[in-house]
Amino acid sequence: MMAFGTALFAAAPCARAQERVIELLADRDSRYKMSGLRTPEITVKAGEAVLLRVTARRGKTWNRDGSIHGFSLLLAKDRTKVEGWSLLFRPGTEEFHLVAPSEPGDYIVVCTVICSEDHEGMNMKFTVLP
Ligand SMILES: [Cu+2]
Repeated sequence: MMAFGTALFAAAPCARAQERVIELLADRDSRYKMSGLRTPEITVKAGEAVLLRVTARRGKTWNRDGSIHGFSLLLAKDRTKVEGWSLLFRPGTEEFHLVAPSEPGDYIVVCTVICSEDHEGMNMKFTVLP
């Protein structure tokens, strides 16, 4: 009778909705980076809640408003912007609460701040699964 109830508590469901946590580095060399991935790539499920935790490091150039990198999610097939997914980053770490697109498919992320002469190469794949 000693450990009565322990397993019950351990198995209790979490009342809060779970967010998928994604850690992203927007680096000074005008590249997105994700730890453990040689090529950064974000994969989410359609409509799921996402917590995007971004650390940004200043490149060679930045915007007057202090933004040092951007993040704009586009549909890969026609580069349409996805509503709610145009972000600007300031130096340091910031968190963004987002909702994944409802349409499964291939997307791309592009930087929207001219952060160096290499800015055009600052992009990454983004996949939405059904
Ligand atoms: Cu950039």
